[in-house]
Amino acid sequence: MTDTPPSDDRTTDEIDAADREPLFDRIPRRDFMKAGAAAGAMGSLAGCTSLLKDDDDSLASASEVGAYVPPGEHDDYYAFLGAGQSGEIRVYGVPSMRQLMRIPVFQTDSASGYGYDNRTSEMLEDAGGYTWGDAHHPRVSQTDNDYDGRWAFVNDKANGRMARVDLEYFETDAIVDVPNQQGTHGACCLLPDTKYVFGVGELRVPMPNDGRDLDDPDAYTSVLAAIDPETMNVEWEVEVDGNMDNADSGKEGRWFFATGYNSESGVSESEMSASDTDWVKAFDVPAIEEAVENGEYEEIGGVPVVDGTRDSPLNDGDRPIVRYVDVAKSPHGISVTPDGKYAIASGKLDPTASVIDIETLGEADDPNESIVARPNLGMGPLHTAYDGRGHAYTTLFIDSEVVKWDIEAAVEAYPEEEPDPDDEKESPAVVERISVHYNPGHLIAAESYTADPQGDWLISLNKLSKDRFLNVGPMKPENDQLIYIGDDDEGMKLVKDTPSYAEPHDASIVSADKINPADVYDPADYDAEFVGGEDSEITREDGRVHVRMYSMRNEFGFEDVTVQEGDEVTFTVTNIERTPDILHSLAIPEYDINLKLAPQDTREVTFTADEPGVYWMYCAFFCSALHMEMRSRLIVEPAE
Ligand code: CUK
Ligand code: CUA
Repeated sequence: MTDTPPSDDRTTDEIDAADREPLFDRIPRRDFMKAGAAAGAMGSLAGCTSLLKDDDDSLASASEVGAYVPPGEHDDYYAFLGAGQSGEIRVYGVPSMRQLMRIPVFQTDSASGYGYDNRTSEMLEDAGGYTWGDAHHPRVSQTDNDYDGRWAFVNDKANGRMARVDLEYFETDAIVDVPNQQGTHGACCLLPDTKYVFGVGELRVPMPNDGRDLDDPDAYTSVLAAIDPETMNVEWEVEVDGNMDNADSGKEGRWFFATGYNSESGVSESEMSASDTDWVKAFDVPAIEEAVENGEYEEIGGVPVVDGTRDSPLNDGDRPIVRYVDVAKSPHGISVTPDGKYAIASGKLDPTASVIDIETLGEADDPNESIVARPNLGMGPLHTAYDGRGHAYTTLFIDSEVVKWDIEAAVEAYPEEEPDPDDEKESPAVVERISVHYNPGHLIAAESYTADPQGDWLISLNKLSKDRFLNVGPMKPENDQLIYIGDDDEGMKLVKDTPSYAEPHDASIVSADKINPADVYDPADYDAEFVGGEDSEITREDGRVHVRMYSMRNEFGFEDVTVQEGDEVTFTVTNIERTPDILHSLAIPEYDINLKLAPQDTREVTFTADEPGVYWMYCAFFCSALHMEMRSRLIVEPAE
């Protein structure tokens, strides 16, 4: 962001200040001074833990605003957080912010045995065999613009994948490696009814990326991928100009929006941010489907790819498949208002948000006529959430604030002509601001992505915690802050800091009554063969041994299993118990095996018994007073 070479001894505040410089001519001077003064004050208080005093009226105690959830009581909401480069989805209860579960998606996980049994390791292998992922945008499926509790989808920004989590069992049940996409960034279901899950390709690469056009960046493209939520098959893709970034769906089944930077088609930072404008791309989904039906595509990587670049003949007529709306430089987040009227794109390198009127977009000849507001919000606007009462809440990355503003007031205040770039005023639509700690990325309000947000809780997912927690070494936790937004008169109240492990991006907050997880597995829901209490058996054939056995408190189906060195051994193990919360596992030391066995679940693992010896197979979940005794011997006899 800066031409000054970074020196090794700058403080974070100095780096923040340097980050502002290239934005200086684009932001109101008054805001800059204010932000600068705040940064200075912060520096002088470094090490002081009481930046927020008790009399700070932006603070509220948990009990004052109903955020206290006593021990043993349940939360009102599930929050599903895309845990970034940890590769997983995390589940919090809201408003307690208690971490309830972690759902491994793109990484293996030793506690849950994810990636260790045949089913999940084959799924990860088929999806490219990567061992990590960057999970950003968990979006829960909807029917009629409301959560239906079936699935959560999440993208892998690193390796171009989309995963599906089954919300009956809270486990990943499908991952697709999206062809022609190097980084799948934005992710969202097509609303109202989750007809597709869209994966938004961020990085432009040669098409296909097979060694052609290596140093011809003009030939690189990025694609939008439409994935069938039931089959996880990529149905079609659309090629566009410029990078894409974040995305959201209209509420009516027609429009899908993606922000994008790099309309310049550059490869360096300065090339990518040269132009003062970039695009929001508005995909007209039925028009694209029609093009696919009419065979107007090229098959690349096994997928029909429709040409949605600006020069495409498909963008020529009166029903273009992709409309390119000019917005201020390098927009980042985009989200559609609950009433489906507007798509709001946040400026990132520009202090404004661009408000697109969706109905106008469908009617006007010039898509730029659909811009109906550009409120000046502050420095580094990234993402916007809604309370259902007409307010938008936008994170300001550089200012470390959440700003609340009135959407219709911004539309009313918008000048007929272009806004004056020297206009120093913050938008009159701004209602209030609250400081967050520090540098927020996404924020999410309860059910903000539906037609009917709840309007009580908001979580600001902050990238830095600096000195807010006990020092745990150079890698600090992130800070997920709970903010009460339920009282417009009293204003926003900061209620809780929640340290979290790197690095939550987007989240979805869903009313608890819309999610119905199972307590025990239903064997009809999986392929592996259920091994009942009477069914334990060992079969041998040509160096292959298949051990079928049950598990229960406090035993496995066999006390000893004897195989020959070099045998290919398959264990099929069922937990035959029906008691909720009683899990067993089959851990085999030195063979790197741990199968988690929830009640009525069956898991399989296949390995080669290549080391002679005695191996105590044991249960790794502390399941009863005799848990330590729940073990059997695997005896591997040396080959003759
Ligand atoms: S991106 Cu991470 S802070 Cu993937 Cu939605 Cu904006
Ligand atoms: Cu079963 Cu411990």
